[in-house]
Amino acid sequence: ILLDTGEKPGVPVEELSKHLTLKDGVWVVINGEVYDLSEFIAVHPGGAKIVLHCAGKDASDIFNKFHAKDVFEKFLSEDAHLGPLIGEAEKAEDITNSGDEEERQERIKNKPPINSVYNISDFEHISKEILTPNAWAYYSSAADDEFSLRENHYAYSRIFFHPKVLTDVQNVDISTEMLGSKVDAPFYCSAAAQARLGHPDGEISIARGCGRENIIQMISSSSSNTFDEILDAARPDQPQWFQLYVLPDRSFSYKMIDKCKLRGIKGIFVTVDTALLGRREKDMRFRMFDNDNDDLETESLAKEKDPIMSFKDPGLTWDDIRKFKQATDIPIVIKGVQRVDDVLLAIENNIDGVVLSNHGGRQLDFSRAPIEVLADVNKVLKQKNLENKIEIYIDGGVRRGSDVIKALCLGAKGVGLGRAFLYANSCYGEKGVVKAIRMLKEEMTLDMKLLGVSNISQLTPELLDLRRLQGGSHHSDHLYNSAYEPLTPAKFLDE
Ligand code: 173
Repeated sequence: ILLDTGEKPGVPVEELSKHLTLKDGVWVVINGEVYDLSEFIAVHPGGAKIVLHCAGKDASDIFNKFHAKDVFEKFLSEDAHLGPLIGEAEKAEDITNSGDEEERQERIKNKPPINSVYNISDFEHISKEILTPNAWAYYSSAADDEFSLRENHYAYSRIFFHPKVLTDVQNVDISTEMLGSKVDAPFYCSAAAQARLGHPDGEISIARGCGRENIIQMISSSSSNTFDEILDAARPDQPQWFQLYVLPDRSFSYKMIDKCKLRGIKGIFVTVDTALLGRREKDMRFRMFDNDNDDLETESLAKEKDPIMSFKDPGLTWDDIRKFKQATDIPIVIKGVQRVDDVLLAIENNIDGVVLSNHGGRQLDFSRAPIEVLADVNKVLKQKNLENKIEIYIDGGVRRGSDVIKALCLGAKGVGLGRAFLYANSCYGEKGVVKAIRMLKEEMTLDMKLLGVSNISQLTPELLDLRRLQGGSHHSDHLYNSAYEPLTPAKFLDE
């Protein structure tokens, strides 16, 4: 099920037990196969400590808890696969559980009924209470001091409306088209890694929920169900997109592009804001990084092997994007654009779309809120008469139907929500996903009626008061603040 095991001789368990350190090589057994993770350990997004902990042992249970069966196919070179294990290896102890599980189960039993959920922030608040500490830390964290994370949301609250009256809004239609696919709403479920951390149905229930409401799901390169499982969960004509992480070995990328073609994917979103993963301190503090000892050297384990090595490829350039474009007739969109110049370059390169995004505040802290960048982009594209040359998408900080409307008024074709769907799915699985979509659709429909417009094409910048957007102040958002998990300082041993 992992890599082709055909030619590889077996690895005796005695041999395995000689490879327990970075010096001797870090060998791990996963689902009966032995892998040399000595190189990969430095870039394992879940940290080096857990991989080292599993050295010489059978890590299947821990691996399967976090990863899809096709993860090595997507990310690990064939050389790292050493062959089937001969004999039986000791099982690695699962050290990824933390927190009081009994207490958590009790909270899950008492979680609010789904009909008492009134908005997207409710899902976030409930998730904070019922997720494992690991999952909550991973999902909620963002880069450094999380200024971009909060700003992504707050920037929307600096835009007010200029509604029209007496326009006959009996029938409001929020359906639209994105990259050629007809959908029931102009928002989509954006890619986010590891949905199974929050709910056993993982990305499957997200696919089903999106299918029921006819909105698009962007499948993550780092999903916790396999690519095929997620596609199989969709309805026959359900449009789905794929988010592509580009590794130094481009053969992985082209293999995935071929797979996308084979499975009828309607758009490939190449993530371009992750030369390296951002520094997510909430995640580092709460998860299983090496923060429990006084040895200065272990702390930098992941970086000391090769400080510029990355899980993704820092060498990615426009040239790669042009080659991807040539390699397929599936629309190519670049995800993570943060300045007007780069939108113009994307147009010059005949790219089908861009996502204005700072990766949910998880990459460069103090990158601007995408809605602010969108306002700049819209102005320049209009001046240059380039508005119809490219589809503009946006994500980050979206919580309300009114946020979606604001982005559409500024020229966005579609609006992505990432964490919102992870949280909805974590709390209630497929039902939660459907509820999230319905709430956003209802909010959008109601707000458009109150705004005096009856379809998407009538959403224009004239409906917005943008005077406060750049550099203005905003009021505090109590609902957002109560679900937001603040950063905490270093802990004393007896705390
Ligand atoms: O934001 C992320 O956490 C992210 O993009 C990612 C994806 C895969 C593995 C690790 C991180």
